[in-house]
Amino acid sequence: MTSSRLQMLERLASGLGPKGFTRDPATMAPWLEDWRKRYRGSAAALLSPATTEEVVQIVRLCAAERVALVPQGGNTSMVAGATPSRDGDALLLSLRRMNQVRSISAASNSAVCEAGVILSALHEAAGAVGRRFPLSLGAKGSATIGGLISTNAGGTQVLRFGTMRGLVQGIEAVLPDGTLYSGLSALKKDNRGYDLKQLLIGAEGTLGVVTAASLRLVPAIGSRSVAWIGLDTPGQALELLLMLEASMGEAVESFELVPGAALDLVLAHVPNTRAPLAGAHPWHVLLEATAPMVAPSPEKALTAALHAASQAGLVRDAVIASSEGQADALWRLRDSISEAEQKDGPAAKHDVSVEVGGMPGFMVEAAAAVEARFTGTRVIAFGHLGDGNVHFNVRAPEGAGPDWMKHDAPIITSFVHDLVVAAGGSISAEHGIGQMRLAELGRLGEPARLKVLRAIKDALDPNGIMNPGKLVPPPGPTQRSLASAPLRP
Ligand code: 2HG
Ligand code: ZN
Repeated sequence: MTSSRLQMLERLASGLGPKGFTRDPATMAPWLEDWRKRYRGSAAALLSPATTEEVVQIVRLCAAERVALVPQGGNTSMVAGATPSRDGDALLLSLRRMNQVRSISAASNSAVCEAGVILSALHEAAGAVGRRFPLSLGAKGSATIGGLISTNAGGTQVLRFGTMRGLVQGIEAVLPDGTLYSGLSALKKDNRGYDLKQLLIGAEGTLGVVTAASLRLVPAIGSRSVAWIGLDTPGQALELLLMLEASMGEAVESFELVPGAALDLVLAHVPNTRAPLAGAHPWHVLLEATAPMVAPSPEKALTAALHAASQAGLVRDAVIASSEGQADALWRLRDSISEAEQKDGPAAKHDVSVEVGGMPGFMVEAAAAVEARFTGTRVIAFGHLGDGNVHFNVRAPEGAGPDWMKHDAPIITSFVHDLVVAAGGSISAEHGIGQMRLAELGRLGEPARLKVLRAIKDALDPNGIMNPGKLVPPPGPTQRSLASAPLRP
C-alpha cells in the first residue's frame, strides 16, 4: 500500500473513530460476500459513518485520492451489487449506522428516513402513527431504505403501489465529488428539468451515496384477507387476477404465483411449514386483499369472487386465512421460496419481465424450451405475475457436478435471456444489474440505452470511484450469446 493511501486510511480512522472504521478481517468478512454466497470481494477498510456530514468527508477524500467506494446497506442484493471486487482497493461504505427515522408525519403521509433504516423498522414506525409504508419483501428484516432505493426494489405489493420509484418523494445524497444534494422536500409537483431523484433511484450506488429519503406513506389498513388458491395454469391465474380486479378493484394488493414444485421445496426445507390445501395442484396463487379503516372486511367480497371463479373453472381449491397467524403462515410459504431453493441445490436464477398479458404464454413456452434443450433441468418460475415479473429459475439436473454453476448455468442464462429479449422483455425486472448481470446487459442492452447509461455515469462520476464494476457495462466488444455453446458431456 502506498504511503498516501496509508495516510488517507489514518485520516479516515481518526475522523470516524472505532465505531466507524475497521480493518479487522473477522468484522469485515460477512460484508465481503454477497447474500447468495457466489461473489467474494476484498476491501481496504469498512467505513460506517453515523452522519451525512461524515459521508461527505469520506467521499471528498476518496474523490481527491481517486479511491473506489462500494456503498452497502443490508447486503441482500440478489446480483452482488454491494460486493467489492477482489483486488481489495475499494473501501466498503456501510450505511447501517445511519438508522434514524428523522421525522414521520401522519398529516403529510410521509417519513424522512436515513439510508440505514431497516424496512421492518419503517413498517413499525409508520404503524405507530396509523400509516403504513406499502412496500414489502422477504428480506424486510435486513434490507435497508438506502439499498431499496438504490436497487429500485419491488417486492410483493407492487401491483397496487408500484416500486420504490413511486414511493420516494425526495432524496438526500452525496454525489461522487463530495457535493451534498439536499433534495428531501416532498414536493408533489416539481418541474425543474431532469429528475435527479429518479436518476439516483435504481443507480445501485454508481452515481452517489443515498444518505436519506423522504418516503410516501399510505393510510393503515383496517383489515386484510389472505387466500391461497390452487389452479391449473399460469393463464388461469392471470384470468383470475383480471376477474378479481373487475369485482374488487384496488382491494387486491398482492397476487403471487407459486408453482407446486416451489411449494414442495418450501415444505421440504423450511421448518414449521405445512401444505395449505388438501390436494396437490400444479400452480398456486397467494393473494392479499385489503380494506381501509372504516370499510367492511374484504373477506365477503373475496369469498364471492373466488366462488364465481371456481364456477368458471378457474379455481380448483382455495382457503382464506381465518386469523392473522394463518395469514402470516401463508405469506411465510411464499417468502421462503428463495431460502428453500438455496437449500435444495444449484439453480441458474433469472429475474425477468415481459408485458403482463404475455407472461403466462412466455412462462409455459420458455420452460418447455429450456427443459427440452437442457436435459434434466427443471424450471421453477414464481413471483409477481400481476407485474409481468417472474423469477425464472432453472434447477440443475439431479447429480450435477460442482462445475455446473460455472459451466452450464451461464449457457442456460444466455438461452433464457435470448428468449426474454425476443419477447420484448427485460433481463432484470427488479433485482438490478450489479455484477452478476453486467455482461448480459452489455450483450443485450439496446445501443441507445447503453450509450445514455455510460454518458450519465461519465458526467457524474468521471473518475469512476462510485461502486465500480456494477450496473454500467464498459464499452468495447461484447460477448456473444452462449446459448448454443456445447454443454459438457
Ligand atoms: C422474491 O420474489 C425475490 O422472492 C427473490 O425477488 C427471487 O430468489 C429469487 O429468485
Ligand atoms: Zn421478487
